[in-house]
Order: sequence, then C-alpha cells, then structure tokens
Amino acid sequence: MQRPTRALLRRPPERYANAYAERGIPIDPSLALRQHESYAAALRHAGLATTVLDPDPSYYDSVFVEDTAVLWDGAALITRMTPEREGEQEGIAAVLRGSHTLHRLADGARLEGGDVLHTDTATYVGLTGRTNEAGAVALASFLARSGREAISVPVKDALHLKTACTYLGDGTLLCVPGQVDESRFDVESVLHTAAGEAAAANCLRLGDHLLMADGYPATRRTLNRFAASHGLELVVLDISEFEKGDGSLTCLSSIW
Ligand code: CIR
Repeated sequence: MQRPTRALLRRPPERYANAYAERGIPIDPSLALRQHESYAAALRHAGLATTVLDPDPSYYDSVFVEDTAVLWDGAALITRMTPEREGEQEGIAAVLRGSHTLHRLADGARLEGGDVLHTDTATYVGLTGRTNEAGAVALASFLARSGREAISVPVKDALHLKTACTYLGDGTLLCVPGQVDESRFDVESVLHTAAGEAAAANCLRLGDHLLMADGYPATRRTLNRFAASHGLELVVLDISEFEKGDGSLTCLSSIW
C-alpha cells in the first residue's frame, strides 16, 4: 500500500446540521467543527500534511470528501455520486487538478470513494447502492495503468465497502461479521467488530498510527491488542456528529 503523505479535507457547511435536523437527526454544528479540527490534527500527528478547504455551501454532505475521488499514483478518478450529491465532486476536482491527472467515469458508471479499499496487494471495490458494475470496471481500468488489480466485492447491509470493512495494515482486515465474503480478500488475518459495534469497522491506518472512532469499547480492546502487537499508536477520535450523517473516519479525507 502506498504510504500517504497528504490529506485533503473540507469543513462541513452550515447546511450539514440543518439538512439532518429536517430529518429529525440533531447535529451540533459547533461540536462537528471541533471534531473536524481534532480529526485534522490527528492526521497531522500521523505525519500527513493537510489542506482543509472552506465549506461548500451547495452540498450539505460535502464534508465527506473521500467519496468524490479515488487517488492513485498521481492520478485522480473523479467519481459519479448518488443523485443528492452529484456535482459535489467538481469542487474537489478543481483542487486536485493542481496535483493529479484527472480521469472521469463514463455515463452510467457510478462509483464513490467509500467503496474503494486498498490493501498492500490489491484494491477492492464494493458493489453497493452507490457503486455499480460499470463503476467497478472503470476503477479497474484506472488502476490497470499502475499494474494494480481491482477486485469486486458485493456488500450486504452497508452504505459502502469501507463501512463494512477496512484494512488495518500488516495483512489484517477488520470486518463487520456477515457483510462481505471475507474469503475474497488476500489477507493473512481477519478481525471482527464486536456485536453492536458495526460502526467501529471503519478505521484509518496511517504509518504507525491507527485511528478508530470512539464509543466502541469491545472492538477497541481488539484494536488495542492489534496495535500493541504491531508497535502502533491507537488514536481514538470522537466523530459522533459525522456518524449521525452516516459518515465515518475514512470519509472525512482524501489521502495520497
Ligand atoms: C452519504 O449518504 O453520502 C453521506 N451522508 C455519508 C457519506 C459517508 N461516506 C463514506 O463513508 N465514505
């Protein structure tokens, strides 16, 4: 897996809390901003240089930048998103143009960054409500330029592939039981989230740091053991105000 050195983030717009309030989900906007700052600080602590963009008031979910692009080897595959978010990727594409060669999806292809999981040996693409076969094929040809394989994985009962599982590094996958066929992954070991802690599956490994979301004590014990045995610092972040919007750790940044 390429070791990332840079991260792109976007602060949540005022509309973020309002949009969820209209659906009866109360989000505290100032807490969301503080949690976003802590997240950015954790990325810097892990050695990444961060660029934090001003909010995009046109798209309430625009804090979830991961979904807008897949980054690999100096190139960016700009995604096509769920209808409510379609268009959001253009603001990120305008920024990435300065550092990446941009590639686009054909009409009819759908892909979101949350469905793309890189391990040391391959890239996995989730087939979900957000990513279709044509999107997976487009990702495969995007990565083929770098001689990298993309392997499709159907996902059950999760928004994205990385809601169901993430790669912890050191040959280890962390999965919610039953949401993906674990035998499809070329890994040495598989850990599971504890019962009732599915949202703990989305972790972010950055060098010798492993970031996990706060509030999942049983899975935290598992990850503490993993971190200790691999010489990692486990960093636990409260991202409650983003979880309320179905977000998780990886979706708050695009890293390369
Ligand atoms: C959405 O439905 O698109 C947002 N509310 C949540 C996106 C989370 N993205 C991610 O986990 N990669």
